[in-house]
Amino acid sequence: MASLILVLGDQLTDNLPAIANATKTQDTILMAEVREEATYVKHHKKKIAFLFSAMRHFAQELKDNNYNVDYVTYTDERNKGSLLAQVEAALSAGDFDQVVVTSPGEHRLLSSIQQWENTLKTPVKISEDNRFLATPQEFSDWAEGKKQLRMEFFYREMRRKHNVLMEGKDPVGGKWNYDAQNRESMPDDHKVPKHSTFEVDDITQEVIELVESEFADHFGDLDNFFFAVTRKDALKVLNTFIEERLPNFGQYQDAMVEGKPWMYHSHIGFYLNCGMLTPKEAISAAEQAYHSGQVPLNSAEGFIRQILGWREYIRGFYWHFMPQLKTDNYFNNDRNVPEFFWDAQTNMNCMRQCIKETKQNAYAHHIQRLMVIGNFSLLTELSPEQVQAWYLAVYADAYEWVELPNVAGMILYSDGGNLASKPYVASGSYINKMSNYCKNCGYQVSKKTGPKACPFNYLYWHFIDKNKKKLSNNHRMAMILKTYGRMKEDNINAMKEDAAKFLTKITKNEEV
Ligand code: FAD
Ligand code: DLZ
Ligand code: SF4
Repeated sequence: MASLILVLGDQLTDNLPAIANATKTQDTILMAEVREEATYVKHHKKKIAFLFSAMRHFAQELKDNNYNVDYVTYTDERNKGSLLAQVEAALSAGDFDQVVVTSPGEHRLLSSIQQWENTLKTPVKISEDNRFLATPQEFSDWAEGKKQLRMEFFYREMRRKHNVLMEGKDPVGGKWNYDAQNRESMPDDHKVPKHSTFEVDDITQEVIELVESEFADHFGDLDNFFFAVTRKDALKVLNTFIEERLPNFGQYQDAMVEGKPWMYHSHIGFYLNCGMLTPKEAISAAEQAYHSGQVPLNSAEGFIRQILGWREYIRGFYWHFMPQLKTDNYFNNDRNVPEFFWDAQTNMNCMRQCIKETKQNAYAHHIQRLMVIGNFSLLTELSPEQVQAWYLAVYADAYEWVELPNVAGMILYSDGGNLASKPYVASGSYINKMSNYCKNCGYQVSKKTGPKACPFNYLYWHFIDKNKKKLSNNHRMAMILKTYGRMKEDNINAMKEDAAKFLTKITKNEEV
């Protein structure tokens, strides 16, 4: 029985059952660069260049391993523009008994593929994606009947189940979580080791030229492309991280420094999410580094928690709450994303730096995404739909299954608290504590009101004031509401006035 095996751009893993079970002499692997996937949001140019180059390199490796591969490039005259049309064309051109596709990472695509059998009049087998450590069903079983879902408890289950950093039934070191040691800011003169970079080869160069001509109107810079595009190089990124950065990962995980976009983070999200690396190998590498005395426990545990905890939790959460999660809007926010999200033209230095780096690198680290851009998005009441589309487009590691819960659940609280135990909002003092952005800002972080006051300060209290009713049944907001209750009415009114002026400027796309 001959199968046409469709491999998507984020399925570049050779031991996926759909690939590993292929009969090399009779099956064909189909991969295609299609307009529909590249433009349903206008992905960052670097993201498209990265993914197309990684896809081309992966296809070449499969060919070198004697698989039949039908690779349709973006400008191939056979290109039909969508995955379905491409599969249809391949079925007409060949003699296949069935289509096999690994379950995709997005609800949109899964719903579509579930209909393909009717359209194609050929059996379509949706094969399991075995790259995660928990299945969506496992998450739903765990969530069943729980009043509150909290990542920390799911993470402990995963630690036990996969026997990661465990001593019998207990966590290594006696504690599950070492976050209390992970909140340091970085001294200005601290030297961070240089991140891994790779030369552009002929395949990547060709793809860069393609993106320059075909996606000229997309956001983002293409120059200075240095991502890994092969598994071999992605493994180098992981290994270099473990050796050079993981020892300080925990300590500086939340720190932000102007001009240092990469910090002590691993930068493996790009590779994990398209399948060039597996979560299991990243977790094992960190665990081994701890056991061999190379890294302290707070760093190893902190990093493992991101992958075994957050990444798995987020994925389970996505499938559990879709499609509702995409349209939830707890605070009924609907302001348009301002222009400066695309060109970084703002006097708010923290926003300028984070958006500028996003434009340059298709990357910003977690706290930049969460506590600067995310915090701003919630405080200025931006439309969840538009913020989701922005985050999905601009980061090279963004796929809806991981982007959406982070945006809807973590930063915007648009799901009403299923993911986050309270809205992640903060005034300027948090950003000032964790970064050096405020030193070079047109606003003054110490000022609460007036034209020079840091907008995060009055926007924060405006948010609390406006949503106090909705927040009052959340015990984690009790302290803040108490502080708010003690504030003088004059001060609250002055902040509300400044917030209203600022929000009008955002609505009118005026300079802020
Ligand atoms: P590191 O800081 O080195 O962390 C290691 C790994 O842990 C990451 O590569 C990632 O796989 C995992 N991880 C850490 N935090 C999370 C999290 N909250 N959710 C899921 N995995 C996590 N991550 C994405 O992979 N794709 C996205 O589209 C994405 N969008 C985000 C949007 C917002 C608003 C926020 C707040 C976070 C988002 N994240 C996303 C999570 C996190 O910011 C990125 O995974 C991380 O910045 C990637 O950089 P890194 O590989 O250097 O990660
Ligand atoms: C993100 C992306 C892009 C930009 N382009 C393609 C493509 O041309 N062909 C393809 O197969 N996949 C692409 N992808 C990844 C898909 O969008 C991804 O598989 C789905 O969003 C499911 O996660
Ligand atoms: Fe950002 Fe406010 Fe600091 Fe400026 S003063 S960098 S706006 S937190």
